Amino acid sequence: MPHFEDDQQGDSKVLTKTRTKTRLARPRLYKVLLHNDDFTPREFVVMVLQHVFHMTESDASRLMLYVHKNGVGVVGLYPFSVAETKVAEVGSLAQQAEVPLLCTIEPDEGDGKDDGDGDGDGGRDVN
Ligand code: TYC
Repeated sequence: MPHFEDDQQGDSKVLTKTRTKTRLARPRLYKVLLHNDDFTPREFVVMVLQHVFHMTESDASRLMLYVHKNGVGVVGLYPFSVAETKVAEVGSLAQQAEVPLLCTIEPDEGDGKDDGDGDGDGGRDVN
């Protein structure tokens, strides 16, 4: 709510307006990482990516192969509570199937480049 002050000096009135800060902090995002191992069947990894992350079969297959070759890959970026839930879902499916499939969370640091908009967020803007 703006706040107005009147300096009460004769006829000249000075109005000062106090701006209430309404900009919200950008929610921090977390990367969900998928790790390779030598035992989990490829089809199981693809099924998990489709089921937990709502990926198409072709995107899931592509990511599974990327992780198989490179050791680790980013499945997606999510607010902490969503990332945590997905990692727990993967862990639970892996445990039921008795496979060592591993998903972890790490904070998303952006690319660290200043995009010049003065908000000091290291270029983390999405719009
Ligand atoms: N390396 C596994 C195999 O050859 C497949 C695999 C891919 C496992 C991705 C985990 O995150 C993973 N059966």
